[in-house]
Amino acid sequence: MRRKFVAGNWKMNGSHAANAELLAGITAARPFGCDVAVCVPFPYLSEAAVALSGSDVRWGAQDCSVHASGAYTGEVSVGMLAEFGCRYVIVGHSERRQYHGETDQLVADKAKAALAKGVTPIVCVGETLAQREAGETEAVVKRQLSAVIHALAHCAGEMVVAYEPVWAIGTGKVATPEQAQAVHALLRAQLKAATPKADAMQILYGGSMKPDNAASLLTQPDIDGGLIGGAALKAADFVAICRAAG
Ligand code: 3PY
Repeated sequence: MRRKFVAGNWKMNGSHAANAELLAGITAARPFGCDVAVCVPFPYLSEAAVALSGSDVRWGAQDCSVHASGAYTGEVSVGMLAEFGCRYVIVGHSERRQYHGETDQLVADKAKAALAKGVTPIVCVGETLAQREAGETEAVVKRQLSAVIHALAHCAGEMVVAYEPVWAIGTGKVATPEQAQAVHALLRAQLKAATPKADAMQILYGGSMKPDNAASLLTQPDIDGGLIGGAALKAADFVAICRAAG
């Protein structure tokens, strides 16, 4: 039996005042019957660490460098994230692939760099609307996941996977539970061929998961939680999703 996992992706949102209110709202609602984490912008990591230390709510970042240190202006290494107590780092979010040209190989290298420092990568895969309409969903997500499986080799079972159909991100459109489950089942089958841990791995759904659609998605057999965008910015919404998962 897999434990559900709800991770908030704050994206480039927040302020000291808003963070304090949001984190207080989340911690006040504990305990949850599922794993819970917030992935915050880099400058707010220490704030999250202070607010969440001693609670069972974990925190993480939204990206990392493949490099350990050096002349890489603007980048943040996994070692630095580890120093801030990050348990997770999101890699390969479609916004990184789209706006920063991140390739499957770069995403795989980031996942490998994360695990090497003991930070769990939440690896995002997902197809665009054009790819779905062209019947390429399976080929696209398999290609994206395969690069990471190959890079992680015997550690592949340590990652968290997030299926995020690009057409459902920031659009308010959401995959039906059946559409999402079909892709999650494909991903699970691909993981099974790669690692004996596949049945224990958490595969999250991301893409406009909200309190009103969370339960129907989360009851699908291969949907083990959510990577939450907009609804992670309001404590009441995020907590409602955690409750649906728990
Ligand atoms: C969304 O739901 O918008 C996301 O991108 C979650 O990461």
